[in-house]
Amino acid sequence: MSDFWRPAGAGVASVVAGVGAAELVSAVVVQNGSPVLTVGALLIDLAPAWLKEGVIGLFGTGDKAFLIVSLAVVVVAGAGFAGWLERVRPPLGRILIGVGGAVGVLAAVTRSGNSIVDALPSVLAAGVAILLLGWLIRMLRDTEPTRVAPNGRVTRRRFVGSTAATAAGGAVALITGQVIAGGFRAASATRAAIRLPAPARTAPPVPPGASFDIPGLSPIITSNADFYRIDTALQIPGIQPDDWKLRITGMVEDEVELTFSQLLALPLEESTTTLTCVSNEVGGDLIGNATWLGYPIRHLLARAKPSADADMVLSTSQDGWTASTPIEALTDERNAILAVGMNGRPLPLEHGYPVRMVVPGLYGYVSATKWVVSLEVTRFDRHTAYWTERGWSERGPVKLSSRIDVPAAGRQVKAGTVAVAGVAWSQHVGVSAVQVKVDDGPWQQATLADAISADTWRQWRFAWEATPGAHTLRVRATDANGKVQTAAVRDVVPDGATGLHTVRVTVV
Ligand SMILES: Nc1nc2c(c(=O)[nH]1)N[C@H]1C(S)=C(S)[C@@H](COP(=O)(O)O)O[C@H]1N2
Ligand SMILES: [Mo]
Repeated sequence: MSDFWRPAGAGVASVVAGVGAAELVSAVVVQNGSPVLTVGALLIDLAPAWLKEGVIGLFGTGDKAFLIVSLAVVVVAGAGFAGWLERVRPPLGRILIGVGGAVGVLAAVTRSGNSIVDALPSVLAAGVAILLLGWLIRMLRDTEPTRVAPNGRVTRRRFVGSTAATAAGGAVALITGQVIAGGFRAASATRAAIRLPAPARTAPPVPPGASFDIPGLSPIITSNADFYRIDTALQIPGIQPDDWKLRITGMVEDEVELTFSQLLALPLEESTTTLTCVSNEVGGDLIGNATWLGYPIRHLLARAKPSADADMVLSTSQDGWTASTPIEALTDERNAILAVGMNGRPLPLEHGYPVRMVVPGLYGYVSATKWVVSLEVTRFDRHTAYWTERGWSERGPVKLSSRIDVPAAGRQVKAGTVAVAGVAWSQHVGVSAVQVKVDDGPWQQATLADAISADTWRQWRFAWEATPGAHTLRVRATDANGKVQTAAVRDVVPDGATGLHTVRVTVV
């Protein structure tokens, strides 16, 4: 009997550990792509209608649970069989697990909207299970007596202990993965059901002249899907709006507490603001422009009545990240908001759902706290924030900058009139001119598209009479105060890069 059950147990333990590792990694890294659920989804798609109806008829709303349990039974039985097979005919057991992993890969890549990345958890599950099965079965073989070691080279106890530890480790990983992924899935589900209120004040419409129709030029509004994402969150917080609360504390006369429904009941305002990361290199793409829906932070701070001594607001996210924002940026007339909406949708989870800060004119690391839960009114000489503790500047106003989008660097273009175009920004100040320099020629005026506001980037274009050969294009912007963008090259640390975006193209 043990000739079957011991290797079968090793098979089950290895597969539990493989699946557990994959579920944990996919919950943390991909935030999705559970191999078990992916295979389950494939089965639902493949099942004939009569079977689906029969199962729904028998189990009603328990149909999904029935599917998962059936799948688990099949996987456990298959894993046990693979263990036995590996014992009697190595490496057939490991090959069988590989086939199981291939089914997971197939299930992942055939789901609509999935990419090759979604197949990685299945590959990981099979890989881990194959390694562990090889290890356990070798150990099992070593428990048998040989001429040199009449009692076997390892004890049965050690094999049983290793198998049990493998299974237990796998189970812990599996459960942890489910708990983590569960929070994310639950938050995604409530987000999908949220109806944002109509704004009490709509954003000034994007003027038709704000946008040139030039292929390759950044759209004037960045879609949520294309918006850059920067944060320290290995695991995106899955916050339920009903559990969300903002506290305003510190150097205030009256502490303020605000729930999500209270926030939505306030007169929300729409504004279009360009967000940028201090880590954006010259010419980089860590910048995006969205129409946000939110409530001005200055009104909430006014309720709290900050002390005149306070010069900073330390915002904290649900996962403990902090930003230090000069208090005047949150109390002056600019649109510093607690945002709940992004381009007409509730904030995407990765962009701070349910509530984040958006402050025009400051880099994200000192202002744009996602998943924000607290504002502490304080002083720069009393508190530091996440990035300022790591060598970045205490203050982070966005620097005047510009970028060439087309032609892309290294491109070949045809001689004749070539559209050179890009974006320029100087949040909360505004851009008044953009100039382009070809090789060692003079600076020439580019044409600016209409501005949405001083808080957003501005498109520009320049008609270049390109002659054959290798050429260098440079761009520089001038802000609304007449300040010209510096050519001095500085790194992103400690307060943002400077220098001119330069693109080399070949004209044929
Ligand atoms: N909670 C939290 N908020 C955060 C960060 C973070 O790491 N954690 N990163 C900040 C930085 S450095 C930037 S540039 C912006 C980026 O916002 P986005 O990911 O929505 O583009 O978020 C800011 N808010
Ligand atoms: Mo950033």
